[in-house]
Amino acid sequence: MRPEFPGLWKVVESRRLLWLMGLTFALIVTFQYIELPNTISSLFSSTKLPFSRNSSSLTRDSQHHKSNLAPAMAPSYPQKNASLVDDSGGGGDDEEVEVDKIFDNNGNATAPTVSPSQVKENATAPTVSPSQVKENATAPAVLPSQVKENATSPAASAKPPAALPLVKENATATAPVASAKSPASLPIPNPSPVKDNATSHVEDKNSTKTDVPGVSPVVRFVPDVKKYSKTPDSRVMSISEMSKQLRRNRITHNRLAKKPKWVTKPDLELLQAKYEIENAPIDDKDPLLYAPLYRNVSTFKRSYELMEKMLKVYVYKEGDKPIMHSPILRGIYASEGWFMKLIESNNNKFVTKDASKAHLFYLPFSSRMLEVTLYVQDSHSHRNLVQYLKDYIDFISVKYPFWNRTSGADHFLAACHDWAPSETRNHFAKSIRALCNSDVKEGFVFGKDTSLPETFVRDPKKPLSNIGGKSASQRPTLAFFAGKPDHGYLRPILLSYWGNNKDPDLKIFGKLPRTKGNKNYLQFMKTSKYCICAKGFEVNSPRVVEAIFYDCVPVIISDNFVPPFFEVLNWESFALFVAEKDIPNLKKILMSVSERRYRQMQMRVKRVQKHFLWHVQPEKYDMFHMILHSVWFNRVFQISV
Ligand SMILES: *[C@@H]1O[C@H](CO)[C@@H](O)[C@H](O)[C@H]1NC(C)=O
Ligand SMILES: *[C@@H]1O[C@H](CO)[C@@H](O)[C@H](O)[C@H]1NC(C)=O
Ligand SMILES: *[C@@H]1O[C@H](CO)[C@@H](O)[C@H](O)[C@H]1NC(C)=O
Ligand SMILES: *[C@@H]1O[C@H](CO)[C@@H](O)[C@H](O)[C@H]1NC(C)=O
Ligand SMILES: *[C@@H]1O[C@H](CO)[C@@H](O)[C@H](O)[C@H]1NC(C)=O
Ligand SMILES: *[C@@H]1O[C@H](CO)[C@@H](O)[C@H](O)[C@H]1NC(C)=O
Ligand SMILES: *[C@@H]1O[C@H](CO)[C@@H](O)[C@H](O)[C@H]1NC(C)=O
Ligand SMILES: *[C@@H]1O[C@H](CO)[C@@H](O)[C@H](O)[C@H]1NC(C)=O
Ligand SMILES: *[C@@H]1O[C@H](CO)[C@@H](O)[C@H](O)[C@H]1NC(C)=O
Ligand SMILES: *[C@@H]1O[C@H](CO)[C@@H](O)[C@H](O)[C@H]1NC(C)=O
Ligand SMILES: *[C@H]1O[C@H](CO)[C@@H](O)[C@H](O)[C@H]1NC(C)=O
Repeated sequence: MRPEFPGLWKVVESRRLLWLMGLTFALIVTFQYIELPNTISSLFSSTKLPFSRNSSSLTRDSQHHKSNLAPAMAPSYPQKNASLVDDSGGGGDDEEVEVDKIFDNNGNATAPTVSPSQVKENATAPTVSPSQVKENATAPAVLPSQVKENATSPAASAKPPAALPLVKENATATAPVASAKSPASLPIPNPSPVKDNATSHVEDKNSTKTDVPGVSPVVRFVPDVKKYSKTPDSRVMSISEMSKQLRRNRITHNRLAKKPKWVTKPDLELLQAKYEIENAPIDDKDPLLYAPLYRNVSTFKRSYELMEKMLKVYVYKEGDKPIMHSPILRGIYASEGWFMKLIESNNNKFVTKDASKAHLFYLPFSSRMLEVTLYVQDSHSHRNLVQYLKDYIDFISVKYPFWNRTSGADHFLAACHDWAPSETRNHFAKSIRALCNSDVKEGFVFGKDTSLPETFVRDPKKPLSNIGGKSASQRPTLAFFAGKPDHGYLRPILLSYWGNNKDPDLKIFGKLPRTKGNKNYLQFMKTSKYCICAKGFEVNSPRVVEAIFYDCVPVIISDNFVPPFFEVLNWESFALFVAEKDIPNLKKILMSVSERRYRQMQMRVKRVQKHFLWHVQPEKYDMFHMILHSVWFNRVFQISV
């Protein structure tokens, strides 16, 4: 595509250089702002492009970037365990900048980051320090494709690269997220001529895009304006209502389910499994499965056994790194990465290469890498991310018959990023989605979708380090919370009632001062009776699993959050759910739990813990198996032939 315009290309290159400088500068500023000195030095170190591209598939013109980036300029984060800013962090500040290492399949670090592809295509660099780029709106028009066309007719440049399957959608269809949910954040201030048809690729060309009012300057990890406007929702679904909804959906789904276009042997096997699970022998004496933890331990046990005996998963090989097949094992989005890593490992007994034997089809993408790679800073638009996923689906649905057979109902994904629910809502409407952000209000479908635990992995080599905590009698602190106060509407409320040591029994903090190894944070988790898991911007929080990890009874304050493995676990037997509106009564509620009941819950937390642990080699009933089980369980109960 490129070589025809060598002269132009030079210009483009130098412009790009400028642009990159701007980008780099902006990044540095950003990092400085968030006080991440470590990372800055790494910005300039050597570059290793992450892409092992195979042009056969979806990536748009990545090839050419590969070779063209001046190494010195290409921002790259990999060095000090670093990657992009994570909306995370434990240590009482899970939303704090977290430095991750991003692993390639060999376990060594790669540098996804601001993906060249981003630079390339959507050259509409809004973020890049205005000062640099801003001058002449043409500067960012680095778009080679655009240039070609003489930059005068942006619409023309929208032509999909040949390699792309079906790019044809109109812009509105693909941008459900921003437009539907947050008018305020509407990404496209000026629809301009470009916007019409087939131009889904071209974002607004207005390089001088201004920030949306009210958004803080550092939007790297909170790019979606909707989050700022989120407010308490008056319609709250209690845990028992969720259970009711789950039962109801199981029934109605069976009545309404769309039949597959044709029936396969695995369908019949699933039907058989369903029958056996529904008629499971009563068995509540298994020493490994403490009955009170489960909705129905006999059902779970039978279902799990059948899964081990028969489940076969087909994993698509298609898709380019880094969005596909690049598991990230560290940080707060690690669960999607661990799941991917473990299921794609060579010896996974659930995986089959023979798709005709498969009960489930796994779509191996990382919602985290999707964001890192394609999100255009400050664009407040997920459109291109959604489009990427759609292109992928289009690609596999043309190449193979499987997707079309069930409209994706036997396909599943595991995605931990905040945006995953909206990114996958439309095109994966029939698929099973394991989501960390399992929010009833964000389109979570009981009986189909499942809640993926959000785990904060600090050391991927030792995912179990520091596990456990003091016994029930050696927990002097009644309740503990620490976390960035400005994340979401809820924490300020929590802090205003209970912060500042208002009550010495409740240790409710904003961000804890940084200490080596998060000592303070862990210490509190290990020595408090209750660990408060208050939502941030979204309903999910790594604290839920952290509490369990440190033998602390979780107190979940996050309306409409569907807790992990909800299909199977009886959460109210080992955790407390406090409605957001009851924050003023928090202490009263905690004090009303008898010592005996507390000890019982704490013991159960310890017993349920094994379901929330990662093992490099998966073990029976561990997190990997539980995620797979929930997907399996939902598929079994949705099967119709
Ligand atoms: C690219 O994909 C083709 C076909 O898939 C495959 O044969 C080839 O090995 C891949 N190349 C690389 C580098 O992956
Ligand atoms: C980076 O990783 C190294 C090795 O993993 C570790 O020793 C070091 O502490 C990490 N540094 C940071 C900042 O994480
Ligand atoms: C990555 O891992 C591979 C395999 O382990 C190793 O050979 C290679 O040297 C590592 N690369 C880097 C950069 O570490
Ligand atoms: C941008 O264009 C304007 C007008 O074209 C021109 O006056 C100005 O000098 C240019 N600025 C830069 C920076 O080019
Ligand atoms: C493209 O630019 C060339 C050179 O500028 C100009 O001569 C030509 O007219 C332009 N074409 C279009 C379409 O602009
Ligand atoms: C865009 O898609 C919507 C919905 O699909 C369709 O109704 C609309 O007509 C399309 N618009 C354009 C321009 O395609
Ligand atoms: C594109 O828009 C143009 C103008 O809008 C319209 O005439 C044309 O039909 C549209 N084409 C498509 C494909 O929409
Ligand atoms: C940018 O958008 C503004 C507002 O939309 C518009 O006025 C301006 O013309 C656009 N500029 C460019 C370059 O689009
Ligand atoms: C659990 O499920 C089994 C099998 O469906 C059923 O027989 C049993 O009554 C259920 N147990 C409880 C406690 O609901
Ligand atoms: C699946 O359906 C899509 C759209 O309907 C179609 O384009 C595609 O060819 C179908 N795939 C197969 C394998 O038939
Ligand atoms: C750029 O935007 C286009 C269109 O939005 C999108 O398809 C493409 O994926 C984006 N590319 C990048 C890198 O964002």
